[in-house]
Amino acid sequence: MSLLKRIDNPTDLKKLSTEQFPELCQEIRECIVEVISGVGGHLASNLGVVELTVALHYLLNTPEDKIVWDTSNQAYTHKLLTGRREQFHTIRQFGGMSGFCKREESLYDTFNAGHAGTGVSAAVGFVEAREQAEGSQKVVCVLGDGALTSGMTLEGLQHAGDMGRDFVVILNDNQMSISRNVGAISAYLNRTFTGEFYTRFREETSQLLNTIPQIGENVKRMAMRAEELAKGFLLPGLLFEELGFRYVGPIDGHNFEHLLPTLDNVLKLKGPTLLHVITKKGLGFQPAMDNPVWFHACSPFDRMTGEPLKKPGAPSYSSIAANTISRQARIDKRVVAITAAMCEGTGLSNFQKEFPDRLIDVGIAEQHAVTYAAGLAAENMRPVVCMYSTFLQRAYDQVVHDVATQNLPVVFCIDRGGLVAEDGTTHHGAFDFAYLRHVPNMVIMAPKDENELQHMVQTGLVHDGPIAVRYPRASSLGVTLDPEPIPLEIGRGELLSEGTDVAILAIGVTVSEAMKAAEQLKDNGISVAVVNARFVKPLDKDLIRKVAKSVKCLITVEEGCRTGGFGSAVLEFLSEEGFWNLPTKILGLPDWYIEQGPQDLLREKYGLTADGICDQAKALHDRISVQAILH
Ligand SMILES: Cc1ncc(C[n+]2csc(CCOP(=O)(O)OP(=O)(O)O)c2C)c(N)n1
Repeated sequence: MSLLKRIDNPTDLKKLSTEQFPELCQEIRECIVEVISGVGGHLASNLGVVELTVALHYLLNTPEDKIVWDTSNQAYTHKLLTGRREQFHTIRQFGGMSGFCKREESLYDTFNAGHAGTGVSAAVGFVEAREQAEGSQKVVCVLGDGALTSGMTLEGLQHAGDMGRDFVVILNDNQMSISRNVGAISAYLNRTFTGEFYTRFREETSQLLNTIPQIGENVKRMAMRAEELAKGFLLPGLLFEELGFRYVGPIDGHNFEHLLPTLDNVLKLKGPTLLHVITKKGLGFQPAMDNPVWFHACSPFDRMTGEPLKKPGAPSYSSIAANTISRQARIDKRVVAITAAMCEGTGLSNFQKEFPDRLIDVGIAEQHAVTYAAGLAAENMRPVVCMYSTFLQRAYDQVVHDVATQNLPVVFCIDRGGLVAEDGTTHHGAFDFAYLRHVPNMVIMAPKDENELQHMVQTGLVHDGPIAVRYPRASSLGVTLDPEPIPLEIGRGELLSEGTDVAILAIGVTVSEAMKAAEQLKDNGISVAVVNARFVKPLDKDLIRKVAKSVKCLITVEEGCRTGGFGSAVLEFLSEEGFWNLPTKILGLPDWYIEQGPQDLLREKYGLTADGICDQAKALHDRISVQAILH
């Protein structure tokens, strides 16, 4: 029987001899590669922490002892060892196991995550709760070097260091965020880890001393002291020790002979301790080691070759947006693009190649990215912040306080707006219309197709104030692109068809479904007006007023939360205008967290397909007709 199959919980792990661990790790890697090759997922990060996870569950007494996984995209081995081996094949699928930690899923999952940089803060909360309850359980946070670039992590570390309570942070340093990690702290870790800088310093110093004739012993001694001092400054420990942590490492995170005794000792230490572990992303699967960026969060692939199974389709919305930014960057030197560790995901790789000095990757630092853009805009630059909808949530105050109050021309290219599929609850871009709509000065757009997207991005690039264009995680629809992107008139929607019974006001990806629904309704003898709203803010009031006057009922459709979004904006306007007798309905996402699953399936479930829109429009129309007869 395989070793992995013998492990139903971490207690079973303790029954193995540590000599069996390498074999167990091999089986775990095979299992992860097999499942993820079929469903896609965070392969490379997970293959890098197999030994570390085994060592942690072996030495700790989980679930009493707590492991908090930062981001938790690297918790597959943890899931396999904590009673979820049999369900593992359902990971990231509708109704299946989450790709991240979920308290609802297991007692061993201490804290839900998906966004980076929350681990240390949450774990410090666990530590304080333990102290308040006079408990004795250990608390360990596993933190990636990418997540160390996040401001929140630094806030958490400096708090923990000051508190001085027993707490272990394991810095899992694979030198990669999704792409190669960036920033001064990363450079610092890297420099000291490889020792290049230190070695060079040492060599240069001794060469210099050798060139000075008759050098006295005192000078030599002084030089050695200076070297020791420099070493102290250069070793990563100093940074963490200044924050109040005891620093241990760096150690090889794949070698149990180092890992087990060091971790065992570290877990016994008093006070805040940081163990620096070096690991390799993708270890054990050559294609993932060769291309850790693609295998960070890959789609299904051939297990033997590592080749993606999905053939490249139409260009993505992300790439159309990025191409439009590049085009304008060629004309306007003030255009710079900013990413928070998501260069590939937001389609900016080509921009980076063409304008290496004008693509700024700030690391996992969304708050900084936005205020940094505000600073650039205040000095007459044209910054474009390309960010996933879900991650921009973290920079809400920066949008409000730093960009919008000063009416600064920052363009927000909000990628992954709406449903994102397998990453699920923490990653759907459900809230952006709602969290931006009430911000004064903000313009918010969403395109019905890629051609409109290029026009909207261009609109942003020449607009003199904060402006957001929000688009989905999707391949483009295949419509012909106009040769030039042309700025749109701000606040002007588009009447796609006239009608007298029902008006459907749609925005973004829902427009094409609304058009199909209108066809179906017409087949049922219902006359439908369809509006492509284009702007959530400012609304096209003239158009909405005109359409509202011509129909018996009105429906709004958006792939975003119903609460406070586009539909709410339309209803507020109708109420202000006195359309009190016009029956209305808002279609969108309900007031709960949307689960993981294919986009089409979720759209169907939440009534955002043509059929769903048609059914709900028809139901509203029929109700009015019945009421009209009764009166
Ligand atoms: C706030 C936030 N921004 C961006 C991301 C996207 N993201 C997911 S994992 C990741 C890299 C994390 O690197 P690291 O912390 O080193 O962990 P690793 O995957 O290398 O183990 C990024 C940028 C995120 N999850 N959360």
